[in-house]
Amino acid sequence: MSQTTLVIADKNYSLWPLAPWLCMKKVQMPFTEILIRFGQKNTRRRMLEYAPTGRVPVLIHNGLKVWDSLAICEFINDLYPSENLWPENLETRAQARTFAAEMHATGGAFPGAPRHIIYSLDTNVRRRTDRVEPKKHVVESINYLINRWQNLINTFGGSGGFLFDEFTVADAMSAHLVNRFYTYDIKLPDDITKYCKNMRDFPPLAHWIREAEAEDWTLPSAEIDVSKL
Ligand SMILES: N[C@@H](CCC(=O)N[C@@H](CS)C(=O)NCC(=O)O)C(=O)O
Repeated sequence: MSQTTLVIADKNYSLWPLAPWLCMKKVQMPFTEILIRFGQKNTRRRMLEYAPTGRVPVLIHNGLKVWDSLAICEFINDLYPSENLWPENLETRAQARTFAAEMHATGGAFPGAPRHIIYSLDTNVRRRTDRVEPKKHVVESINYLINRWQNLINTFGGSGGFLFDEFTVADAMSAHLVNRFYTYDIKLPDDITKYCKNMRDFPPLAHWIREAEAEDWTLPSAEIDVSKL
């Protein structure tokens, strides 16, 4: 029997482990989890035990190590080709991959890379603030993302309620953004509110959210003062 471990960090505060975790739950891949808490004296040392980047997620599958969220999603797709973690149609799949890569390239040069959202609205799954009105450059990123989601839903969506009708890696890479919009009560158009709700009702994401809410510790550096945003 194969042995699979996913190394992650706090569910409430971490960003990148979420996408592969969702894909693994979606395909019902059995795995054990190692959770390394952020902000501890040994956090970096422990993460370095699993990958030279000193970052999570890291997948260990029968001794093979894969790190980086998108690479893990691709590997899960390779292991479970019939689960359609990417759309079947070649051109549609290229669009899904373009979007997922764009979401992943936070530090990159893409105008739409959601770095302003990530750097301004910290991941904090269980927190609920009053409506935050972010700064102009963050609003521009949010609007760009909303526009991208709308275009994908209008072109490829269907009754399934996801960007490409059924859940794909493109949704997995969007999930942390969906959660941030809930945390900070960001004003969204109706169609995108519907997409976000569908995502949060998706059983694997609902599962992650429950577990994030159950974590009984806080990371003070991630509890940002929203009045300063
Ligand atoms: N490009 C990597 C980024 C991984 C990453 O930055 N992970 C964060 C957690 S969300 C991390 O491990 N940070 C280490 C730390 O803050 O100590 C990926 O997509 O997996």
